[in-house]
Amino acid sequence: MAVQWYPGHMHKAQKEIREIMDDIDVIIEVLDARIPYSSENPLISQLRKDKPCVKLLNKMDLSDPLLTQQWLQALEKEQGVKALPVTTKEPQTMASLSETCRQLYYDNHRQDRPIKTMIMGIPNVGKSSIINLLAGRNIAKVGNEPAVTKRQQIIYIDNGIVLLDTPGILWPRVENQNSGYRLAITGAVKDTAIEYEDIALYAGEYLLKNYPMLLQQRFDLDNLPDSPLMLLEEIGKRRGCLRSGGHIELHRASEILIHEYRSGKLGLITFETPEMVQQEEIMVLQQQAERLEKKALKQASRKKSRR
Ligand SMILES: Nc1nc2c(ncn2[C@@H]2O[C@H](COP(=O)(O)OP(=O)(O)OP(=O)(O)O)[C@@H](O)[C@H]2O)c(=O)[nH]1
Ligand SMILES: [Mg+2]
Repeated sequence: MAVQWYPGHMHKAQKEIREIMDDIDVIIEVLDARIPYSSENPLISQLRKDKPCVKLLNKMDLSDPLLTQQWLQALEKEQGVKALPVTTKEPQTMASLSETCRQLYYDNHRQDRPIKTMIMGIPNVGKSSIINLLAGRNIAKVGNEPAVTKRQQIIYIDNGIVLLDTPGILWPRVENQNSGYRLAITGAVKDTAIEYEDIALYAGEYLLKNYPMLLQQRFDLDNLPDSPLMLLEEIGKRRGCLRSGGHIELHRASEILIHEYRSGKLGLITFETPEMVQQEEIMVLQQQAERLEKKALKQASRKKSRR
């Protein structure tokens, strides 16, 4: 599933990110703990050079604790990166953020100036919720479209640490089709832009393979269905998604699966593992190489026919 994100604006955005980064000392990138790879903006790693970065794996109240641990280790392999699991549902999980910024920054800088930080991240990962928590008051709208930027202010979050009050909104990964599905499943892509059945089949396949017990518990399944389509049919039967003639309304069954996953009713579930995305990255590179090769062959044959 391809995600369209600010098409044509990539170059401009790249320049803007570079400028923002020049102005701050520590980047605080918010990721969704259920999809730490797909909710990452690859440009941050490419452009930050040696600028310290704290990656907050937010919504850990919904993610699989074992996989969250794996992700923390995987993300911290990058030089200058510290990763923290957090949830805005439990503000105390944010307690070590200031200290982490200080550790990362004062390793290489003078201690007598405040550290300027900025929250960055793709839509819906919880940037505004985190800003409000750190500010101790509601200054950013939650669960809404990004507010029109007023004059940028700074918030004093802790001794020696300031935070810009306007979050940097980024776009997610676009080159990996699997990421498109996982962004849709977790709600980072607007509902109007997604096909519920399509993403529910993708989610169903992953859940049947990785979290079969949670599916069985939630939907009272005696046996595990053999395919994602059969899973949706079983959900439909149990939740009364029936049309005349006994047909199952797959669209409604799909909505139930996705909405119950998003709200945490299915359980603690993470939709990607470090190992899995490593393999996907290889596939993406292969596909890119194949596309380039095809293009080169086409150009060569066009040249030949012109002669
Ligand atoms: N379960 C859970 N939900 C959260 C958490 N943090 C934020 N949310 C919810 O996620 C949704 C998006 O939160 P926001 O703070 O508006 O996210 P944002 O990154 O500012 O989104 P945009 O402004 O659209 O870019 C809201 O419904 C929040 O209530 C969390 O830690 N756990
Ligand atoms: Mg926001």
